[in-house]
Amino acid sequence: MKDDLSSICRVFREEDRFLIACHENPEGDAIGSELALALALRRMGKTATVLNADPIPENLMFLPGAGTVVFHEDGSKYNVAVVVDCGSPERTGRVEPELRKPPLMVNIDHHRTNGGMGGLALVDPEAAATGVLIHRVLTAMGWEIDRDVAENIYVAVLTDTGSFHYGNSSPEAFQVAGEMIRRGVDPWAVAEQVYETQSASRLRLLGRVLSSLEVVLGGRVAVITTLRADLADFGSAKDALEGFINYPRSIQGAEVAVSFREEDGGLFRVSFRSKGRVDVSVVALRFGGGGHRNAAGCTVPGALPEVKRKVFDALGAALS
Ligand SMILES: [Mn+2]
Repeated sequence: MKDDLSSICRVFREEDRFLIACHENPEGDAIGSELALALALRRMGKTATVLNADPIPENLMFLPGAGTVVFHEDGSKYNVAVVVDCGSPERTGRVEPELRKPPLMVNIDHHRTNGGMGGLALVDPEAAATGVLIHRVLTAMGWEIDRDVAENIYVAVLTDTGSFHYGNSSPEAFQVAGEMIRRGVDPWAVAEQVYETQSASRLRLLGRVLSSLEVVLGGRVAVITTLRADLADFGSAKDALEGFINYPRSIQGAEVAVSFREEDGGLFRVSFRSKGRVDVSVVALRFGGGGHRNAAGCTVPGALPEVKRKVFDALGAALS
């Protein structure tokens, strides 16, 4: 694990133009982390631009700074690229070439599969969220976290711990969340924005996706499948599926939940959630993917029955 904390603090103090990015299809931790860092650097009087490959999900648009994210930028105008919550440069998607233009790349992440990119890295798989690492950096800098930064860090921790359901809900995660509440975050207001703002069509899509439920491998693996047609029928984009995998995960006796999502070009995006015993990052890695012990994903080419057979074989091996 790389821990260049003090060098990263020095760079954040001394440099003045930062280009910040995260992984494609960003969620709460990725966005909360990059916005928290950008807002803090701006308050220090620096230029900090958040450059993302994909739009911010609707339920996270309330986050302070969300409106300042850009989707096209020339990386050569910056001294430092900061990549957060992202295990490898390719995972930043189409913005990767811009992130390679600044002379220095800083990598702040908690994915076990992080390849250690960047001239400086703070990578800690024990951290519940990248937001926890942003908190570590700002605290080490002696920077007083304000309410706007606190809200972003809180959402990063809240979402990556599954609202403190998952095994990564460490003492540090609770401690950081508690500190953010002391700094003015309203837990109920945030929960309402993040979790209780869905549309009726999304709930109908959930009904369709749940009708695909399969329970396999002796009840230890629960599976949902979403075809492109399912999204099209409800006028939904793939980010509408965020969180659906928690339903199969909630079945008694299920150790692993799997979601298959059909993509263009004969590919399936496969997401895994483990209740803890099985390390699903190992399974995802076998198909060229990655992630954490409890949450991982990969992309598998082929027809659906064949893709499922391969994935179930790998899961069977991991379970035995
Ligand atoms: Mn994360």
